Amino acid sequence: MLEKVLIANRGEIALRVLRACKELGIKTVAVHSTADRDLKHVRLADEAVCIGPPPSAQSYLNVPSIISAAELTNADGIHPGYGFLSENADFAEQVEKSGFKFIGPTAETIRLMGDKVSAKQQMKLTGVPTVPGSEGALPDDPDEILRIAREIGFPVIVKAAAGGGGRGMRVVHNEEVLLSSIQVTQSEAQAAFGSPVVYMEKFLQRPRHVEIQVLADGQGNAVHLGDRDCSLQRRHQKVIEEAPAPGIDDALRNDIGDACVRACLDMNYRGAGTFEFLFEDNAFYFIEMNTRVQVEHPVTEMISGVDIVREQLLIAGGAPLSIKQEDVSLKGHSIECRINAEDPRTFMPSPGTIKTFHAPGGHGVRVDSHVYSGYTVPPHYDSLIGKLITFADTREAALVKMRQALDELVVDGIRTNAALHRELVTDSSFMAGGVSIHYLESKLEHEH
Ligand code: MV4
Repeated sequence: MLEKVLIANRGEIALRVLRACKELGIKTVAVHSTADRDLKHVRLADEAVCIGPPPSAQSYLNVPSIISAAELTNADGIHPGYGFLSENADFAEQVEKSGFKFIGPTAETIRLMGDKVSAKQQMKLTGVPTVPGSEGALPDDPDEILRIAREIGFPVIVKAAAGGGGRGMRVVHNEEVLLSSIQVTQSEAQAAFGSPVVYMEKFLQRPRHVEIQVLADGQGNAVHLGDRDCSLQRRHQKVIEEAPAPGIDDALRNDIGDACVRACLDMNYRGAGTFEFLFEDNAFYFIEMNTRVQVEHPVTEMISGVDIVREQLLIAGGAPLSIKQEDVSLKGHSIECRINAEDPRTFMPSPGTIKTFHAPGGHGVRVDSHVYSGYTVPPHYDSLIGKLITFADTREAALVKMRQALDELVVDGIRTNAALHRELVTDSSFMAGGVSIHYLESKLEHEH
């Protein structure tokens, strides 16, 4: 069992990790930049260490500072949260080489999944369905490339192996621009990620984004906790997520979940993880795996009753997974609205001091947020100030609770996207369920 965990993150997820540690009797170390002295989890932590100036590169991404803080405080584990260093294999490696437990998979697994070409190959090995495409990285030979593209059929999408999350990809609609598009993507990939390797897939035109949550102990045990629909997004930033994904039948959900579990066992996966799929015409196609806890993990917690962060801590402490697949039962429906400090028109970050904050509450309402009246949202980090999560027997009832929660929410002094959420939870297409990844952007285009 871990005794003291250093939380290498900030904001709501740092508070989420701190709460899970406290419940398990694990001591906590907060590390923070000079801009973050007033964060809620910094005040609640057993110890706090300032690790650098406001820019992330000098604080939350500063590996020597973070490892020094762990040494100074005698922590035995480091939780990376999401973003920042959470999927940095070199960081995981350094953490473990310095004698600390990295609360996540091994550096080797992070590296394998970080390379989207090797991740996809790993999935094919175990029979997780992938998007039809090139067998691994694209070759140099133009004739060979053309042959692959013709076999897949246009439109195709060219993606950087080192990319992911929407960075380093390009849709190609015909042969005429194929080779030049590949070259541009390669140059961009080289500049952005230091690797020019690209691969090709069939471009799915109107898919949904559906992902599967897994937990594995690296000791031969793994479970899935069902799916989440994260299709409502703008510029690759998710806005609303929900579990389960509407309109997907349990047999299909269990089949894809079981395939993910087999993949975990095959690669001896350890920790929490998410298999991302595109879902179109009632079929799943793997695109990427995330090796961290995700922003939207609460919706899965609500329908499964499993505390994902608690499980991460127990797994990292060396405990075998306490849950078996037959113990997992998914019940009800949960929806999450991400509340951002941003301009409602331009979507630009809108930092500043929150004069008044009132959180909603009541039965089936959960608020994961670090903010409070008088808190100043700094300009240096992402604009997420909290997540409203509702849970009820049915999707309709969870939506009713979300409308009420949004009505109760007060964030005065800064601009937020609360009005957008109020609009979305009464949008007839969203209410019907199963909108595609393009729905929100096209709605915004038509209405503004
Ligand atoms: C795709 C795709 C269509 N076809 N791949 C974007 C983020 C990265 N995770 C993968 N992405 C996509 N890959 C094929 N073969 C469309 C997207 C995509 C997308 C995916 C999930 C959520 C939002 C998205 C928004 C635009 C494009």
